[in-house]
Amino acid sequence: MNARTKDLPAATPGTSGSTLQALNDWIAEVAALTRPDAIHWCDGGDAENAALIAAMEADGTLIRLNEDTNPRSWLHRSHPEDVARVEHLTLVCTPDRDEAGPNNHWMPPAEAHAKIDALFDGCMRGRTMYVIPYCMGPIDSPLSRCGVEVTDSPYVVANMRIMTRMGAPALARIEREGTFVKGLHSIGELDPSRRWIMHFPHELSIKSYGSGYGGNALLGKKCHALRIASHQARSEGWLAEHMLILGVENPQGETHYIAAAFPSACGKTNLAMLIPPEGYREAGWKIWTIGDDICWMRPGPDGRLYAINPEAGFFGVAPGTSKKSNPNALASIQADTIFTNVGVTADGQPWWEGIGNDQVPATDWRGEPHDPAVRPAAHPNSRFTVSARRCPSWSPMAEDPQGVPISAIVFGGRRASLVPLVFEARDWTHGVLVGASMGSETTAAATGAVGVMRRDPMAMKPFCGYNFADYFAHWLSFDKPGAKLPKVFHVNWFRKGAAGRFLWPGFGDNLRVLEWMIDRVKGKAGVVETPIGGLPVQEELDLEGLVLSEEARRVLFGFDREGWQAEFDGIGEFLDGYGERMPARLKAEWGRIQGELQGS
Ligand code: OXD
Ligand code: MN
Repeated sequence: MNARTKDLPAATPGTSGSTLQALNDWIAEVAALTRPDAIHWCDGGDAENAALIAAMEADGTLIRLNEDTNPRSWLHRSHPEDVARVEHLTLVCTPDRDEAGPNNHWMPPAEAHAKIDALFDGCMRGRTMYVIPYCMGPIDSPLSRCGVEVTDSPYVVANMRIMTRMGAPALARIEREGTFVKGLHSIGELDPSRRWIMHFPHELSIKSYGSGYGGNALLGKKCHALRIASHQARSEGWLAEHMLILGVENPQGETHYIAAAFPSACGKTNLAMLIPPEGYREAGWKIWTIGDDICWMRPGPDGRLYAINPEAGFFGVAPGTSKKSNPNALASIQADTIFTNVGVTADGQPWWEGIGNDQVPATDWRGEPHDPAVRPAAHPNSRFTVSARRCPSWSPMAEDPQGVPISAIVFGGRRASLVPLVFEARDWTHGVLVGASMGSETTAAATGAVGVMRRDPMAMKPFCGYNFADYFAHWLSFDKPGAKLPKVFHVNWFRKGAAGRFLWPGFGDNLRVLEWMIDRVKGKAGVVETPIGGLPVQEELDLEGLVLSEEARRVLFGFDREGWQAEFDGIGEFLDGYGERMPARLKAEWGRIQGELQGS
């Protein structure tokens, strides 16, 4: 390993030019504050990874799983109070409070730095400080952006190696570009009362203390690729979104790319890796996975939006992942995977609720003998980290530096009532309102109550690095002469019937809805116009082979005027919460629909 003692000057290996001076200076400054025993510059290579894994196995940070059934795979058990994102401790620190907006927790930058630097002071004594240069997106893409994460957690290094393009090529790109996002992370004492996740968008920097959980600690992901990137995207004319990207290939060999925003733990990974129902498979339909969580898009020379997935791996929710729900995810995680907070069988196989096999967990996620009366075997937000390349449906286009052209944008939430299976926005302005109005029931991906309905515009409530009112204005600004914008849809896979059961089968059958969207894009299907948008003409959405009850057909394709009137009152209140800053165009669109709902 390339370790250095703190007495040696922190210098980037093999470079002495001025381009990296800022990086060297920052590392020296961080080392002076945190006082590590050693500094290790990560090259991202196999030997480095093997050494880190061996050290983590030796100290119990990683537990080796069954080498026959799950080769080169590991279990990590986190601190029991460090299992999810902490939205109440996540801050956007802009000089002006209104810039962060009511959608973010805010602190003035000077106060924030002082508070968190006091925690960082000397926190790496007795530890090694790892310096991780990384690239978000294909290394040669003009859409990609780089960062450097400094951390005292080897678990973070091992995960960043899977989730980003990390090491020497990223360092070379940083040297070429001369710019990078600075991320400082320490697990600290893993004490929830000494924990902050802070963002300084104007300084392109992140400081995270006291948590080792993915969304708080793998700084390339939510902190950089969403909160900081959304701020950068606004000033540079692109979009950084909480969206999966998939390709739908039809039997004629034509592929349409779709980007879809759903809140955390609402099935983005499952949709991104969908396996078509049998009849579709036989006819030649295929789904290609580009990304399951984050999408960076910008207009190309032809006016269409082109998208890349800035990530290189999946940090997916384990519970519920099965042969039925997501065979591609299950195949991906058969080897070379880090599992966090899952249960384990007596012979060392990972296990979680909903895995759908007949194994029995011996030990739960806290390392205790499993007793279902005490706690589930796997934490509801337990995760797998695996390289995207292991996914059978991984698209070669995911490495295309120009990105893929997006034909449709889909918004969706977890809504037990009111919201139909699918509807189409009338135009871009209406589509922005549909995204801005998104609501969903909360999940275990963040600490706090689960199952509570909240507004989660474009699934970005926890991730937008600036005022939502300005964010919606930014979205609206893409509608300009020459733009060939995607169609916008809203879906709800989670509608329940009177008996409390899901009415739509979901999973592979969601392709039926995607096919209808593509027909709409190609002008091959009509809609039933309603004030909320266009509903499918039922006969034009392929339901062959599905058994849907009379209730399901009525509710999934129906429009409840009274219910929507109440929903729109709530949406109006939400928009008003942003005062004068809310774009008049969006308020006018809301007013137009409210008027139609009232029959005027
Ligand atoms: C995630 C999340 O981990 O949204 O992707 O919380
Ligand atoms: Mn996510």
